[in-house]
Amino acid sequence: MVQDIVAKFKELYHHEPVVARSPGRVNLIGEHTDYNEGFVLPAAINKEIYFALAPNGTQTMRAHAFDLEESAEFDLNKVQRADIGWANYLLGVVAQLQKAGHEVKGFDVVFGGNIPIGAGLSSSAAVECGLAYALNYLFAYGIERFDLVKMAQKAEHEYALVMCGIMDQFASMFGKRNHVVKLDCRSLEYQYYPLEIEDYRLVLCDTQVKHSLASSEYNTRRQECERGVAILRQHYPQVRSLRDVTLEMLTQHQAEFDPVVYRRCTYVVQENLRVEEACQDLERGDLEAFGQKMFASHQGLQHDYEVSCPELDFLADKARASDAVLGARMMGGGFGGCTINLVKLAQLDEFTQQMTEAYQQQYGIQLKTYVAEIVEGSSLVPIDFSK
Ligand code: GAF
Repeated sequence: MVQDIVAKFKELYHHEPVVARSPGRVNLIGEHTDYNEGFVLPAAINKEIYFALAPNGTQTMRAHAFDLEESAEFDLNKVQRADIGWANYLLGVVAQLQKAGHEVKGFDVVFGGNIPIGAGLSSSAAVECGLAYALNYLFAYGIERFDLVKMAQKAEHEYALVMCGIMDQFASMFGKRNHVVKLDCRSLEYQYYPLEIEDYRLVLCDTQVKHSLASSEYNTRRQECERGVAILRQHYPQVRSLRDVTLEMLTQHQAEFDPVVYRRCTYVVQENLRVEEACQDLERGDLEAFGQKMFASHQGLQHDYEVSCPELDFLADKARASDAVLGARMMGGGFGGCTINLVKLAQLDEFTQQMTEAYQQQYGIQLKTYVAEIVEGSSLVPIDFSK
């Protein structure tokens, strides 16, 4: 894949590029908690986007999306949102760099990879982080990784128009091989936990559906959480987000809540507690207990937060009924994409076969499954041009 992207770069632009990579992510637990200033437990995975890029001595970004076989050019003196979806991820990053006072000189870029689009594995964050990382290297801006993460998130807000939290960009940039990272989305303090799962595998089951509700409901959930915070702040002025809320506070003031908002808030408070406890499970090496929390997380996302969908529920239920699985849940924003499953290695083939057959029978869709390996965050890729 990397060689093909470099070859395409040379064919189109006739010079030699530097190459960077940025991974997609999984999230073991802690869903819809990031924008509530809570806790998440993601990891970068071996589904990645590669960038070949080099300065071109002009004021133009010449870009080629390898997987889509599409090219476009943009004047860097007038960066604004474009009509081309993929280009907005690149332009959004350039705009953030310019806003922060960095001069972005003309460059050529070819990018592509193997992160399935719309599967909830954060291909968009990988594109944003990868370009931010690569330009930082190419033009020697000296920007810290944390600031690159924030720029990538802003690019998503302002150019992709999705009001995401910080988890996806953080995981893509800060991933560590064979570790999950617990991130405090308020302070941005983080801690790596080794994921010692020799006898197990993280398996992603891709529903291959993406219901159109996804982005509108995402923004609605954010508003519902804010409504809950506003109610509680009248009683507890120190409450800034659901991160500061306990289950006791919620039950005490339940009567003041709209029932839907109450369920949303309850889920978030419970999910934050689950992340804390799941990390203790990891420290004790208790994967059974960890897996139970994944199931509980799915239940909350399905019934209280209501961001699941029939296809995800079907896969989570099947997994729960299988003795090959320690834990399973929907992952990411919801309304489609993947479930994440902690599966016994000895029963891996049996599991994928059973899930594939069941999904085919129920929905007539060929399930895609991926065994996720946990890799490093954004980095350069050394290329030997003499070959
Ligand atoms: C999407 C968002 F981009 C993340 O920030 C996060 O909120 C996630 O949904 C839900 O946990 O991936």
